[in-house]
Amino acid sequence: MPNSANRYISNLTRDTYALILAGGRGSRLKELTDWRAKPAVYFGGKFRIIDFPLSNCINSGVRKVGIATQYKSHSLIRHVNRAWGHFKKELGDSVEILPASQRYSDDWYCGTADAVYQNMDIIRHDLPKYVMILSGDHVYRMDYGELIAKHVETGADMTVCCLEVPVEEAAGAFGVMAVNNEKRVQRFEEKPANPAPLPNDPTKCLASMGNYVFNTEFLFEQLKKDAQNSCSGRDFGHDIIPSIIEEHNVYAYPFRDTRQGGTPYWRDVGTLDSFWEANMELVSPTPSLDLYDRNWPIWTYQEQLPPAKFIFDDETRRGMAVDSTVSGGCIISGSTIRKSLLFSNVHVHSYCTVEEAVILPGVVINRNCVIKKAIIDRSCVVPEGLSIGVDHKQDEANGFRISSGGVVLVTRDMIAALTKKS
Ligand code: ADQ
Ligand code: ADP
Repeated sequence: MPNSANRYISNLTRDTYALILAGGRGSRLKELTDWRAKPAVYFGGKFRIIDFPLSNCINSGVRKVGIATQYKSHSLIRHVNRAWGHFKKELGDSVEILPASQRYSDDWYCGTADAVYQNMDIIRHDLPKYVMILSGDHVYRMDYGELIAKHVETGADMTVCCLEVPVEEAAGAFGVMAVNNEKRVQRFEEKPANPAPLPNDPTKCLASMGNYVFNTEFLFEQLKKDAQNSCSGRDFGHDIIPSIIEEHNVYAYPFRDTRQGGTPYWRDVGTLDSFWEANMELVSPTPSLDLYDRNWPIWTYQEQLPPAKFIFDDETRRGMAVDSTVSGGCIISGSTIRKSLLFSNVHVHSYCTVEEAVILPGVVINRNCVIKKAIIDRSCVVPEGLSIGVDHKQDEANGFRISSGGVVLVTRDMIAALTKKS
């Protein structure tokens, strides 16, 4: 039963082990994921992407969580240890990092199913009735209690979370399924070029969110069977789901956000444009993701920081941030910030204009800079007088990355190369 905060903290969630797949590179984020896996990418002023599925677990009452890592896991591991390490001690529960290993073969993980297969012994140790496999790549708030309850109620062997998305968005990007009236999955195609539309809406199709619930024994049987199949790519979307839908009970679970009037918020933030847009949406007057909902807190690592400080210069009438989000430890001195999101410890010196920018932690912007429609990576020191996003030809000449939507990405490596050149 839902408690007063509309959460399902029940025997079902306590009987569930959540495995978050956090090994993906997210190569469409370009240099933003040169040094960190996509789940470790910063989001929303003080969070990392992985904080969302992790907070969803904790808020839903799922307290046994494993995080499967692979690509560039150092930043991710450091963050998870700092932010989530204490859960173990305080609540007797665990958020564990499962390093990529060659447990049953000489290979690193091949695909997502292999990442779970290689961690079967760790999952088994907790004797869960259900295993929930979650993508570590997405920003959303979801009560997994409702999902697990539905999985049990329908008598499913496996449940796949899904969303209705525009056909052109799904093409080549998502697993797409067809279901019957009872929501039983009848067809599943991984990233088809031409996704089959919904029978009642030719503009949309039913896409997999990459989140699954399995009965534990059923999952282990399927993984073992798949491991024997030399033709398999060891992937849930490509191999496991299509191979079980005929003989077994695989159901779709349409994701609805009951706390936000049913309209689901779910962002892939897989490209520089979608990353920038999703962050910009948060500084808009009424964002569809409510980070201020105290019934569904998003937990993260909090450094002890002084409050943000603004120094207004009477002469230039600058020294403010409007329509913006500014985190702790920031100092805005004699500059104007508009429609921007500043993470912790950003220092903007005098006579700068910053507009529609996502500024990651520890960035220093020296005097007389102009920054527009840009993402500035962690700890960049922007040299005095530099313009970013004003003239794309100049940005290109400076070695910055320009996305197809016209967002400019600047990283420390790019600044270092530019400084060396000049
Ligand atoms: P993709 O996200 O494209 O599609 P994939 O790249 O396999 O699938 O990543 C799935 C998740 O696993 C991500 O969170 C990623 O970080 C992680 N990951 C990938 N390889 C891993 C590995 N070897 N070890 C640990 N973690 C790993 C999937 C589904 C689609 C669905 C989309 C929704 O396959 O059917 O539509 O998610 O985004
Ligand atoms: P600018 O290039 O904008 O002049 P400064 O580094 O000189 O940048 O900082 C300007 C103002 O910012 C200072 O006068 C002070 O009010 C504030 N400031 C800078 N550093 C700190 C700090 N560590 N603690 C509190 N305020 C600070």
